[in-house]
Amino acid sequence: IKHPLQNKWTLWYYENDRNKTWEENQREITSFDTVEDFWGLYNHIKAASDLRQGSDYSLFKKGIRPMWEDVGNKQGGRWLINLEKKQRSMDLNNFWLEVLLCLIGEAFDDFSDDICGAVVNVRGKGDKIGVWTADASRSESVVQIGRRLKERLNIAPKVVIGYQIHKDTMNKSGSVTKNTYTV
Ligand code: M7G
Repeated sequence: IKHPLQNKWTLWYYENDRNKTWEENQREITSFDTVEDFWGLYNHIKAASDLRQGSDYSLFKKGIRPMWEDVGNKQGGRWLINLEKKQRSMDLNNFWLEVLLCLIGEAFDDFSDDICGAVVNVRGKGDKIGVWTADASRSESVVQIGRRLKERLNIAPKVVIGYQIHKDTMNKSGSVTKNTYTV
């Protein structure tokens, strides 16, 4: 028998089509709940670095859509890792795989229930990886998740990563959203 995961996960793919709304461009690919099915899927799809710019992959717990509006996300926010352009070749795929393994392996211990999913944005101006959590007001959980993420990605202690509340991202006027937490 296959090795079961604690949760069932859904992979989403976003491709930028200007004739459709952002929501219509989000496509549900497939769901899985075993280690073997995860690797079968991972080995079958393009690496993040090979996606067309403007595309995203999202992996979310089944039942949570990869959008701010979902009931699972609307009180939440994300830890955001902004990559430099040159990191697409060195780090993007490694970071994204490590984030996927953190999610399906429930690497956040007592706080894994607060994980909703993760998103990789492939962008010309610099790629981004976000880890989305359910409730921005649960500060201990948010901070512990951020610390563990930083450890697991081997991000140097002097590099600061920030957590942004989705409501702030949604309502932002400029190009940057304020950080509510940093680690
Ligand atoms: P992005 O793709 O997260 O980052 O957001 P980018 O600016 O680097 O491309 C781009 C735009 O996509 C936003 O300004 C929104 O118009 C739309 N968008 C992104 N997200 C995550 C959402 C969402 O969760 N819900 C809705 N309705 N629109 C979103």
